[in-house]
This record gives sequence, C-alpha cells and structure tokens, in this order.
Amino acid sequence: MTGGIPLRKAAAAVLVLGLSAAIGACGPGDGDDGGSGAGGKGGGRPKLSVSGAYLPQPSMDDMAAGFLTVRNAGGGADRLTSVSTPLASAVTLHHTADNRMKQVSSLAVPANGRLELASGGDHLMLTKLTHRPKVGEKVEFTLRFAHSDPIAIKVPVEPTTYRPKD
Ligand SMILES: [Cu+2]
Repeated sequence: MTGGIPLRKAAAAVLVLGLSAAIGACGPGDGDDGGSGAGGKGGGRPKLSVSGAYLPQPSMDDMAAGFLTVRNAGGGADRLTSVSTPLASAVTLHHTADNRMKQVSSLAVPANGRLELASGGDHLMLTKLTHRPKVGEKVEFTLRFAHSDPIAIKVPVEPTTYRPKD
C-alpha cells in the first residue's frame, strides 16, 4: 500500500451501485416463501400448464423480465421454484407487494388456481444476459416446480411496451 487511491476498486464500486440502482427495489429479499408447504393436503395432485409467456425486449443490455401464467387444474398445490434459460446465467423469482419487489425462493401455484406473472406484479428477473434479445426471437425457458415435472417452453420476445390483452 502506497497510499494511492485504489482506482480500480472505486470503479468497481460505482459499477455495483449503478447496477443496483437499475434494479431498483429488486434487492435480494429474505426469501419469503409464499408457499404453504407440500401440496395436496386435500388429496389430488397438481396438474400444471403454462400459457401467455412473453419477454419484453429489454431496454438494457444486462437485464430482462419475463411474464407468464401457470395454471393448475389439479387438486394439489405446487410451487414454482426455479427457472433457467440459455439467455441468462441467473433467473430470480420476484414477488411484488406494496409496490416493492423482492426476491423469493418460490412462488405458489394454488390448487385449482393459477400463478400469474404480470407486468407490475410478480415476475421473473433475468440477469447476466448472454445477448440482448430482439422482438421476434424465441427464448427457451425451463420451469421447475416443487412437485411437478419441469416444463420447457419457448417464450416470444415482444416490444418493450407490449401488454397482453386480456
Ligand atoms: Cu423485480
């Protein structure tokens, strides 16, 4: 140590700060598990299907969000526990409550119900993108659940301002 200013360290700190500012309220949360334990208390198994998936073309190079609906036609509850995609080296599950997002370890898929990931609500957060996806591209997602088998889907990239009509 010669007392010089550690420039490289300072630059790294600025980068880190910039990134967390970009993510906004999306800090790593305490991993609140919205699920209520193993599904199927009333008997029955989860029966899942995925629809309405899309990925708005990201306005930044390093981050994107993903939205979809998981329907459960079965009498047992399940939980979405992780998602992976070749597009990003990290995908986290974000729960939105009181206008704040926080990372959670899983998202509940209620029996005879649905988990809805939508703009302004719960969503998938993709970070460390391998490239910036463009409208028209399809991105492969693999969804993993606490009880059901993994589901692989192709997710279309839509314009940044796209909203599904519903
Ligand atoms: Cu988020």
